[in-house]
Amino acid sequence: MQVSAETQKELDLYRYVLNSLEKSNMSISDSFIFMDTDSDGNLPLEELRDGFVKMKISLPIQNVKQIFSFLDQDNSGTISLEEFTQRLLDAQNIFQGNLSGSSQKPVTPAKTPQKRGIFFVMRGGRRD
Ligand SMILES: [Ca+2]
Ligand SMILES: [Ca+2]
Repeated sequence: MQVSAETQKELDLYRYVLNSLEKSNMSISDSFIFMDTDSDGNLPLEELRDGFVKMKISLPIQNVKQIFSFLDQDNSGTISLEEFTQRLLDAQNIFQGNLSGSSQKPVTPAKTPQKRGIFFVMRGGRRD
C-alpha cells in the first residue's frame, strides 16, 4: 500500500488527535462520552467539533471533517462509540506498526520517531 502525501497528512492529523486525547488523561471511551453532549451514543460532526474545542484540540474545520469521515466508518453521518473506539485503536495500531500478519505494509510515519509511551494511552495518569 502506497502512502501518498495526502495520507501522510491525514496520519499526522490522527496522531495529533490521539496525542491530544492522551494529554486529556481520558480513555477513548471517556472522551467519547465527554463529547457526546446529548448522550445519545452518537457523535455528529457538530459534537465532534465542539468536543475538540472543549478538549483544546484546535483544528480547522476541514481537518475535523477529515477526522470525522475517518471515524464514521459506515458513513452513517454519526460516529458511534464502537466506531470511535475501533478507529482510534486502528490508528494507534498503525502508528505502532502492529498491523503485522497482513499483506498490507504497516504505515510507518517516516519522520516522527515514536515517543516512548505516547500511544500507550488511556491507562490514565500520565501528564506532562
Ligand atoms: Ca450525541
Ligand atoms: Ca457511523
